[in-house]
Amino acid sequence: MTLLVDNRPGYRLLTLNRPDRLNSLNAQMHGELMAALDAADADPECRAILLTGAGRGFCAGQDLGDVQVKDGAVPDLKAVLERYNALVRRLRGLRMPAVCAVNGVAAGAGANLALACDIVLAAKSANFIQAFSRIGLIPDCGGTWFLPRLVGAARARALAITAEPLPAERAAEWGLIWRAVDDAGLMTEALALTEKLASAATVGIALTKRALDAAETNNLDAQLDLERDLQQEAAETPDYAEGVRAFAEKRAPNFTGRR
Ligand code: T3D
Repeated sequence: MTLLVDNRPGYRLLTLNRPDRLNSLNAQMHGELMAALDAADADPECRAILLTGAGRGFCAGQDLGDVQVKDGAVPDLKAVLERYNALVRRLRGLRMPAVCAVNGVAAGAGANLALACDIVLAAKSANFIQAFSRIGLIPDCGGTWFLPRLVGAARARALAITAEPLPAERAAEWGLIWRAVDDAGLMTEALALTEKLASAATVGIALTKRALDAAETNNLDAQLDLERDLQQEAAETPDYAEGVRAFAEKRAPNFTGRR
């Protein structure tokens, strides 16, 4: 198994599992990860996912051992890239929050796979490397879209062009990720966050994700209209009524995450 799936109450812990290759992605891992995301999204009991890596790395991107570079032949990466594109679209389109615990180096597509998740925590010893320029490629897996939005144009360009490792603490300072955590505490903190999200108002979170994604291209007028419509949708969930009741009764809400 290149992916370990731990089905826990309310959420799934997904662990990339090719530690001797720093969890670089091959076709099998792509397939298993897509299947696990599909299964999580289809399961009404699943309200969050946590993605991490086994061993000392998070993910070193494409398994370069699988790449055929033959003298004189024109490499065709389009089919491989379609798999990455599908993965990023699947992650971004999940109806539940995706937390990523970056336990070690995240390079190439591995770095951008982490950035496609909703909330990224990283061990302080981890680094983010846009490794693509080292092998003559461009940042893919959404890298050219995520980077400037998260850290601004100047930092995005330098990270992409130089492929310099960005340590987790600086990544957090720059706004690339949510938080850098002591190595020993990473999984404790990531699990606590995911467990909290697994009992949150899941539909409201899905609508929040939709609104934030749309804000990337909307003007303020369009975004205000969208907020009005999505807020109405959120207000029609039982979790809204429960949230208001719980507030009035000064107790913790008991959300179902259902429509
Ligand atoms: O098809 C296409 O190419 C298009 C798709 C592109 C998407 C991409 O992701 S392109 C970018 C691909 N990734 C990289 O270029 C990163 C390659 N890896 C590294 O640069 C380094 O391994 C790291 C900087 C990530 C970590 O360095 P270090 O010194 O901590 O570890 P290491 O010794 O280099 O790696 C440990 C082992 O993992 C090593 O194997 P060995 O020597 O012990 O047998 C190494 O070969 C292997 N490994 C690391 N990354 C990959 C890999 N094996 C296959 N593919 C990898 N990407």
